[in-house]
Amino acid sequence: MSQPRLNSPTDIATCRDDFPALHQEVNGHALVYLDSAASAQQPTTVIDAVARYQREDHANVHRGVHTLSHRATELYEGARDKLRDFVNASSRTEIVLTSGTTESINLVAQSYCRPLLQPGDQVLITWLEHHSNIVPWQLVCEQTGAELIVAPVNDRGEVERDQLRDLMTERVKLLGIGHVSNALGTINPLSEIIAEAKNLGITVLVDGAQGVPHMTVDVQALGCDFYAFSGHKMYGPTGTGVLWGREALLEEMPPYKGGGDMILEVSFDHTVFNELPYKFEAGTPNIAGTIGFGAAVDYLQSVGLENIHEHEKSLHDYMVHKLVDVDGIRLIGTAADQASVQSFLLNDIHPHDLGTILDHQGVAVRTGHHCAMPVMQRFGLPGTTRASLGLYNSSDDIDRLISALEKARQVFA
Ligand code: C6P
Repeated sequence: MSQPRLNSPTDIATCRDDFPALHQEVNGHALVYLDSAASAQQPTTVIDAVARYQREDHANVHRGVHTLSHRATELYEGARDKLRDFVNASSRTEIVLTSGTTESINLVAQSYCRPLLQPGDQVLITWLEHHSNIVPWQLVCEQTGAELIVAPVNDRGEVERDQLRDLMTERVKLLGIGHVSNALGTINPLSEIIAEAKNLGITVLVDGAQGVPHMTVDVQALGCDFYAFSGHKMYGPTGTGVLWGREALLEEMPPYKGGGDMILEVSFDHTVFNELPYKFEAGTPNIAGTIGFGAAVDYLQSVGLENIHEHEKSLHDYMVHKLVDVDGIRLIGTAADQASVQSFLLNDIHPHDLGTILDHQGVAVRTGHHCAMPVMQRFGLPGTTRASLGLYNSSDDIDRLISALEKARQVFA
């Protein structure tokens, strides 16, 4: 099979140079980073944007009349504008800046669902979900007496569409569904599923943590109501994220947290809340991180999401093609449409042991349940080894993974 190349004016070799962390040795070997689904490495432009703010512009946002505060506010709000463009939100007021996907989903559970749900109502999710798209719904169901119901997946790791459809009844008040499964790489056919849900009047939240780094996302075209994502999976800093929500829904929702910045006026009797999106952004935010998040959006757009998608897709095909030739490999997650994640087992080697042997050879992968225990249980497994790709990976990285796996096989023979 031919070696995949980045089909863009920006060559893969150039991209790799943008990421300083990739140019190091780990355990005496050149690092091969195959854990971008957990946290992607950051390009110099992101690191520099954060450092520049810390060095020259550090001040609080929305509060000061002085120059540094103005500069900080401009950079911070500039990141919001970039994020608005990035997902094609109809307004910047729809971009709520959060600490990540987890906080975004909890915000919807507590602020949208908690006042709405009653005993007898249901929240619908799928077996593929990350714990962040399970536990917030469990909590709100316990608080309200509503019920959490779950659509099954088949042996390839695809949602059973007929059963999902059957579960969509008038009792369901919200569907929470991942764009891409972090454990199996399955890409859900979101447009069709969302259309079916919306026809029945069901509100849809998409967990986009593993979607936005790998493909163009247009929230208006998707037709969902909420889309949640994290900065650190798209080459930005940790502790940053977005909840995109339809303005009409966000307007009706009560604040999630109280504190500074989310108010217009406070007395001991009464508080007037700030307008969108600030109503949901209490307290001093992660200013440096969000500025870096904006720089990550610039970086992604300079490479081009279409190019990234194509590159990662051909690299994923190459990885699967090579993995199936390794004696004793069992792929977990073989959906027809998969993004840049591949879970697998090697003979009966425990994933943690395998991950450790790979690390000894400089190959970084994630092992375990990937914060998606139910889907692991669906496959009767405590966990897997997962290799996940970023735009900076190459076929050489896959070749290194394969030879490290061959070595592990010999060690455990
Ligand atoms: N998945 C992984 O290794 P936070 O932690 O809030 O940035 O993202 C949570 C989250 C939510 N949904 C999906 C689909 C995810 O993949 C993640 C994070 C990482 O797969 C860490 S568990």
